[in-house]
Parts: sequence; structure tokens; C-alpha cells
Amino acid sequence: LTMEAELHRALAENEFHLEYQPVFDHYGDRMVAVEALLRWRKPDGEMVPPDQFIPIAEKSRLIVQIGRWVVRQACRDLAVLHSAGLAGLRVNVNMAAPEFTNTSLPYELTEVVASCGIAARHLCLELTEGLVMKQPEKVLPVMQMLRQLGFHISLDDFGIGHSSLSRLKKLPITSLKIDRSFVAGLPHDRGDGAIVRSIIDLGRHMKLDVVAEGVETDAQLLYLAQFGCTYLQGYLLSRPLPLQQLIALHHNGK
Ligand code: G
Ligand code: G
Ligand code: MN
Ligand code: NA
Repeated sequence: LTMEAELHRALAENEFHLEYQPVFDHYGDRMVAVEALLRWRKPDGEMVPPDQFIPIAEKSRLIVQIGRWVVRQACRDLAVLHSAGLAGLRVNVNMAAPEFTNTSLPYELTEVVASCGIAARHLCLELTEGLVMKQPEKVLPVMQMLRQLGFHISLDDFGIGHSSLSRLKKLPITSLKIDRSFVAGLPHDRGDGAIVRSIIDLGRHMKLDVVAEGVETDAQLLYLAQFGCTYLQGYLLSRPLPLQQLIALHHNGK
């Protein structure tokens, strides 16, 4: 079977599931959001990482169907998390280009959140800079409509794409996620430190939340907190977890 055929089967046979990686406030003590991350377990038990199958799903446009499944599952799970005591928690969902150039996306998402009993502001869509900059004339109107409807939008992997600041200024987004390649060099690499502090300042002046991803050490966390990074995510705080483990983590005090 080609991987494309296997992906069709995976959708039909329920071989996908989601894990959730928490995002914490800068003290590292309050969970404010979770990022949904797609996982594929083949019938023989093999786990296929998303880097391997998402590019193929994007080419075949199967990503649109997979993305619909992801959003619906993530919103259902968020409703479960809200009832388990995590009221107000947001869920972040990664989106690929073919999903975001679909002009019916805002209507579809509005239906999904309503049917799950959550508000639009509880769903945050993560887009990469590259996606926005490649097809701005198609993506921008969709982004604007999503914002008007109350959804949050985050620019993922920020700093490695090539967004012009003049375009960034006009984007209807609510947060920036500092790419983990910059976080990796903290606290000693002076270049990475300068870039991270600049992104934090940029976010503050543009009234955007700034999320640092890939936080793996206490020294990185301290550096980011000291310079006012709003939110933190990374293995130091928590790995991506299945839903039930996430609920357990919350009950143990996070
Ligand atoms: O979970 P992991 O770190 O292995 O993810 C690898 C990459 O796959 C990341 O860039 C992540 O954004 C992407 N990814 C994970 N889940 C999804 C998803 O549901 N949809 C899309 N489009 N990308 C995803
Ligand atoms: O591209 P995106 O930011 O969506 O990628 C999310 C991926 O990053 C997930 O697959 C997740 O497993 C991975 N990830 C999350 N936290 C860390 C971390 O602290 N270090 C590293 N190396 N990867 C991480
Ligand atoms: Mn992401
Ligand atoms: Na990222």
C-alpha cells in the first residue's frame, strides 16, 4: 500500500488519536491551554510520527479530512477537560495550508464549537509563518473572518519563516510562538537571546501573547520568565499526554 492509501484507511478505521501538550503561564504553574498533536498507530502497532505523514496528507489534500477529524476530536476532548475542572482552558490545533485556504472553514469551525458546547475563544488555530506568507491573498480573508467570529490565531514556529514586519503588523493574530530553535540556545547563546528578547518585545508592543516552545531546562524557563514571555511550553513542563493523563496531571495540582 502507498502511504496515501494507508492514510485513507487510517481515517476510515480510526487509527488516529490525539495527545495534548500543556501550555503554562510564565511561572510554570497554571495550565492555560493544550496543543493537540496528531498520533497515528498502524494496525501492526507501529507509530508513525506526524512529520512523516502530514506532508503526504497535504499533497493529496487528505489533510482537509484529517484536519476536520482533529478539530472535532480536540473540541470534544476540550469539553471533557472543562467538565473535569479545567474551565476556561483553550485548545490549540495545528493547521496546514489546504485547510486554511478553504473559505468555508470559519462556518465549519463555528458549527464544531457550538455542537461541542464550547465558545470560539476556546479554540486557537496554529498557523506557520510560511503558510501565511505564501498565499496571503487566500489566507488573510479566512483569518479575518475567524477572528471576527472569536477564534484565536497563533503564528507557529515564529522567527524561522520570512514574514515581513509590515505584513505581520496587519495580521489578525492573537499570539506568537517563538520557534524552539531559538529557545534551545538559551541562556548562553547571545544571538538566540537577542532574538528571543526581540520577539517578546515585539509581542508586547503589538499586544500579542508570546509563547515559547521547546522549553527543556530550568535555565531556559528562568530566562524567558525574566524577560516577560507570557506562556511556556516544553518537555520541562510536560510532554504531550493522552487525555486521561492530562486530567490526572491537573488533579495533582497543575
Ligand atoms: O507532535 P510532533 O512534535 O511530533 O509534531 C511534529 C509536527 O507535526 C509539528 O510541526 C506539528 O505542528 C505537526 N502536527 C502535529 N499534529 C498536527 C495536526 O493535527 N495537524 C497538522 N497540520 N500538523 C500537525
Ligand atoms: O511545529 P510545532 O510547534 O507544532 O511542533 C510541536 C512538536 O514539538 C510536537 O511534536 C512536540 O512533541 C514537540 N515538542 C514539544 N515540546 C518540546 C521540547 O521541549 N523539545 C523538543 N525537542 N520538542 C518538543
Ligand atoms: Mn504547533
Ligand atoms: Na512550533
